[in-house]
Amino acid sequence: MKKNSPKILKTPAGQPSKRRAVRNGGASTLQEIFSQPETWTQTAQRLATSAAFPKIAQLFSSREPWLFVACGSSYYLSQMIAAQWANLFRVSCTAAPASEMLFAPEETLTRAGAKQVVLISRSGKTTEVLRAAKWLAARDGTRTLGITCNEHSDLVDSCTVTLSLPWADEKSLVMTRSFTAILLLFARLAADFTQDAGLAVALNRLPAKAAAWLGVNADRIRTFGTSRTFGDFVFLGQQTHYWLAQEGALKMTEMSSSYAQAYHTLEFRHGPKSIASPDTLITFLLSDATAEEESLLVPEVKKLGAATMVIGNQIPAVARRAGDLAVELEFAEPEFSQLALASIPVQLLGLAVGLRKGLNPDRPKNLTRAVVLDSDNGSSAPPSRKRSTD
Ligand code: F1P
Repeated sequence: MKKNSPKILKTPAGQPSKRRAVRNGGASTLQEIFSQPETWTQTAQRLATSAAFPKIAQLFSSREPWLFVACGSSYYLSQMIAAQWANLFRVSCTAAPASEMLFAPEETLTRAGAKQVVLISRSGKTTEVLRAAKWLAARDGTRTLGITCNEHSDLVDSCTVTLSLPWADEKSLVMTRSFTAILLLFARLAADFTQDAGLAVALNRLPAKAAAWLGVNADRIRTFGTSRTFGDFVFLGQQTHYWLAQEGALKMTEMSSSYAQAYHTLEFRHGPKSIASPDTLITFLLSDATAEEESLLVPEVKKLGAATMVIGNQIPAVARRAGDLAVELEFAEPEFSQLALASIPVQLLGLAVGLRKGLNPDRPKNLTRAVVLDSDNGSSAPPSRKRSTD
């Protein structure tokens, strides 16, 4: 496969950043974003010989409800998988932040109606996820699947089956290739569960397509992200793409210390649009099923002065005309197989904006790779939530 060599992102000539750029700032993140097609190929190869992967289909069922538990990007990733699986399997698939699981474990499980729980943690060290896993391990009748990039995670001891993808881990603090590799892992699992040969073929083709796509589009997004200064960022999407919008907002906040919000696209008219101004960049993440309706909002916010970036499979003409930047994925394959690729534009945008602000997106302010809480209050028993008066 042709490799794309990442070009170092620079503030465009004639538009110096107010702050001096950090030397080599964002270099790891950029390399990791570009390494995604290769990481996906490796993921497919490793899963084909993995001892744990076939166990999943033996021990878990696509006919029973699923609950996903995670924090941060892993939580938004969980929501994306749950939305796709619910659609494909026609069973309840929901996701909860690990903190909710700990504050109200029985309530969370009952509401999800699930006896099979997936715990996702790139680092395998996030205290809330590990505590949730321990609590579930002590409970009869619940099977757990742990997904991590850390082979030595404590999840291995707590979960019924644990699958680790160390090759997808990042040096950078922010999740990029681990996010998309795990997304693809679950797309492959879905193809196995449903015996969907078409989905499997589309997944096999994805790395080569993504490499070509990066070659054409990465620089366009870089130029766009570094060409103007914005005060506010909004990410919009419907259905599964709503959760991708949440992840886009988190990427923007993490990599560029910017204020970013996410909404369902059509919810934007119901109040949030009061933020739209020349100081706002609004990114549309169009879903195949709702692209026509969502596109009508692009000229509306354009009239309010906002800048717009539109990302979609085939972008309707109305959005292409009104959008400041249109980024097409141009896939004929099922949407589930493209979601990993659809996740890349928001990674590139967050990185470009962070660099324009003179920051180092590899090392976001105030953050650590995993949120590890004080062990003094680290009993595996979850704190019980005080009952409100409802
Ligand atoms: C989850 C996470 C990251 C985030 C952060 C802290 O980690 O919330 O998404 O970027 O800096 O941790 P993990 O449980 O998936 O390792």
